[in-house]
Amino acid sequence: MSNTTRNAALGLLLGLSTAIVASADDGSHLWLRKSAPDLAIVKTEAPMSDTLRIALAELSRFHDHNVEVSTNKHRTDLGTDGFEILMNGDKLKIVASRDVGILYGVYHLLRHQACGTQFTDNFQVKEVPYYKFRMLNHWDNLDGTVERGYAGSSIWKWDELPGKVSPRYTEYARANASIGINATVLNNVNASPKMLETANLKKVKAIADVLRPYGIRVFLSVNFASPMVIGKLKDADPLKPEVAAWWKDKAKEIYDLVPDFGGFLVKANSEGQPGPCDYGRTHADGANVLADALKPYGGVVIWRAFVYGKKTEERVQQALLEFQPLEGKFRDNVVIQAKNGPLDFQPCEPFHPLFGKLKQIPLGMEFQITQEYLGQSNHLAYLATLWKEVLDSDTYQNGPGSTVAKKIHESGMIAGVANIGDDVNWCRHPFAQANWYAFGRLAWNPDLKADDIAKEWLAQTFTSNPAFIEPVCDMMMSSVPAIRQYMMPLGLAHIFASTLGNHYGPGPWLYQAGNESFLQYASLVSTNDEKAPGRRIFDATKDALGADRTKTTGTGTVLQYNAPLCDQYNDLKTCPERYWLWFHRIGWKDKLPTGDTFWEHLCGEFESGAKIAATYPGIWESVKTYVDNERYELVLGRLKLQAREAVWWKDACILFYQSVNGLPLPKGITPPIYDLAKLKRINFPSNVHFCPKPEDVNRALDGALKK
Ligand code: GCW
Repeated sequence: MSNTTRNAALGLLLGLSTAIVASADDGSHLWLRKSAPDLAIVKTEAPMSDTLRIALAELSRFHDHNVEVSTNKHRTDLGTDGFEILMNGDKLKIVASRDVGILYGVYHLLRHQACGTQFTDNFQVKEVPYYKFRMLNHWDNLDGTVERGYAGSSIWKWDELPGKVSPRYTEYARANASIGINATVLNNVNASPKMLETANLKKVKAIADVLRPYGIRVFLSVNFASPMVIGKLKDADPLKPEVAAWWKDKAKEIYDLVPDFGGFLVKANSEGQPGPCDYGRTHADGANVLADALKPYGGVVIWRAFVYGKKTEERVQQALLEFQPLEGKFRDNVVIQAKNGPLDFQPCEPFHPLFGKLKQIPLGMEFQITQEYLGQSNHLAYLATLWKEVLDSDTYQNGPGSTVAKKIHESGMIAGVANIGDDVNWCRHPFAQANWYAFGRLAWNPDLKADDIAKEWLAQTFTSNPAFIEPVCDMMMSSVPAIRQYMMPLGLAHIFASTLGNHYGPGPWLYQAGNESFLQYASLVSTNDEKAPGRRIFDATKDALGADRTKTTGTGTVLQYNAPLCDQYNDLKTCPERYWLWFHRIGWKDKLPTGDTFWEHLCGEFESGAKIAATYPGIWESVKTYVDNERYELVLGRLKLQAREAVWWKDACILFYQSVNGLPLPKGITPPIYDLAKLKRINFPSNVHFCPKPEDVNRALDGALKK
C-alpha cells in the first residue's frame, strides 16, 4: 500500500477529509515512516539497557513479525557494531555482540520491511560495517547559523541548552542510527574558541547524553588558538609546556562531562584559521599536542588536509607537499582527513592525490553532503554516484585494486559535511534527504550500489511501487552527470559566481586575467609563474581553455598520481574525458577523434546537460499519483528551477567563452535566451549561510532575458 493510499484509508477510518490527510506530508519523518499493521511481539532475555529499550520499542511499534534479540559478546565475528538476523521457526532472531548491533539489526529489519522483503524461512543476513567511524561533520556555529547550510538554522539550540533539550535531538539520533552513523562533530571547522568554554561544554554534554543510547559519539571542532583566546595564555605554540598543559586540562574537563567523547576535528592554517605554522611549527606538532591530551581517554584527533595558502605551489598540489614530509611524525591517534578531491568539493574532481601517496599517515575521507557546489538546496543532485566514483577509484598505491575505499579503511574514518538544518523536513529539498541517507549506507558498506541505495530510500520515503521507483531512480542516477555537463563539463571546476562568497550560479568571467585580487583571494592562481600557460585555473584565452597540469608543459600535478595514472592523465588521448580540462589546456579549434572541434564538443556538453534537466519536471509529473501534494509541489517547483538554471549555466558559459574566442555557436546548440551583460550583473545578496530562494532566482533570471 502506498503512503498516500494508507493515509487515505486512515483518513476514512478516522472520518477525516481524505483530501487533507492524503495531501499533507511535511517530510519530517524522513525515510522512517511505515508503521506496522500488526504489532510485533518482542522477546529478549538480555539485561535491559537504554539502547536495547530503544531497539525493542522500534520493533514493537514498527515491525510486524515476532522477534527475539540476544546480545552475545562472544560473537567477535560481528565486530563491535555488526549483527546477524535469522528466521528461527516463526520468529526472527537478531544477534549482536553489543546492544548497538541489535539496534542496527532492528533498523535493518525495518528497512527490509519497508522495501517489501518477505521474511521467509531462509531469510538470513549478516552485516558488519566496513568503517569504524561513520561520521557527520556539522558546520554549525554557536550563533545558530550553518556555514554552507541550506536548510535553515542549526538544529543545535545552544541558547536553550542545557536546560531545554529539544526532542529533535532524539529524532536526529534515531535517523542517524537507522543508517549506521555513529559519530558526529557538532560544530563548524571554522571553530569558535568559545566552543570549549565550560558553559558550552555542559551543553555538549546534554546533546551527548541524548545521542549515546543511539550509539552516536560526539566530537568537537576546535580552534587552535583556544589556549590563547579562552585560556589567556600568551600564545598557542604547540611546543610550549603551558600550551600542552592547557589542552590536557581541557581534555580532562571534557571527559568528566562526556566520558565517551570522540575527539577533536581541526582546521588549522587554512583559510585564515590559526594553527601551528603561526609559530613556525608543523602540522604534526600541532596535531600531536592535541593527540597527547586525548590519548589517556581513547580520543582521536582528526586533522584536516584542506590547507593552501600563498605558496608557489598550485593549490591542488599543496596538501601532498605539506603532509608527505610529515610521514611517521604523527601520534597513532591522529587521522588526516582529506576532501575527496584536491580542490574543494567540485562537481567533478579526480581523487585527492594523498590517497595514493601517503603510506604511513592514516587517512580519513571528507565528503560534502551539503550541496555547496551542486545547486545547494535548489537542485536535485544524488551524490551517491559521485561518492562511489571516488571510493572505487584505483590509486595503484599497492598495485591494481588499491581503491580509495580500501585506503580509508586503514583509519576507518569516513565523514560527510551534514546537510541538516532546522527546517521541518531537515534538508529543505526533499531529495537532499537521499544524500544523508546514502552517505550513511555507503559509510556502512561502500560496496553498495548507488541505484540500490536510491531505490531503498525511495521505497521507504515515498512508496515501494516500481512504477514510481523506476523512473525516479533513473532521474536521481542521471542527476550528477547532468549537473556536471550543464555546469562544469570536461573537468572544468570552480567557475562559480562567488563574489559574495555564495558559490551560487555561473561566473566563469571572474576567474580571468585582470581579476588578480579575486584570484589571489580565492587562491585560484595555479602558479605564480607569470608566463606559465593556464596560470589561472580554467583560464579562458583567445585560443584555449583549461589548466595545464601535465608534466610535459604544465605544473606537473599529474606527478602526484601513481603509475599508470600519471601517464594516463598526462596524455589527452588517454586522460578520461571528465578530467580533460582539469589536466590540460585544449585549443578551441582542436579536432577530436569524433571529428568535432573541442569548442563544438564543449557546447554539446552544456546542451546535453540542460536537455536532461529539462526532462525532470515531466518525469516528476508522471508520478504525481504516488506522491502526497505537499512534497509533490515542493519538488516540482525546484525541478522546474533546476531546468531553468541549467539553461542559465549553459548560456552564461557559452556566451562568455564566445566573447573570448570569437567563435560562432555550433550547429545543433539551442541559441542562448539570456543576455551576457545582464547575467554578469546577477548577484544574490546571499552569503555562506543560506541559498538564494527559488523566487529570487526566478526573478533575477527573468531580468536577464534577452529583449
Ligand atoms: O568549500 C569551502 C567552503 C568553506 C569551508 C571550507 C572548508 C568551512 O567554501 O565555507 O569552510 O571549504 O572546508 O574548510
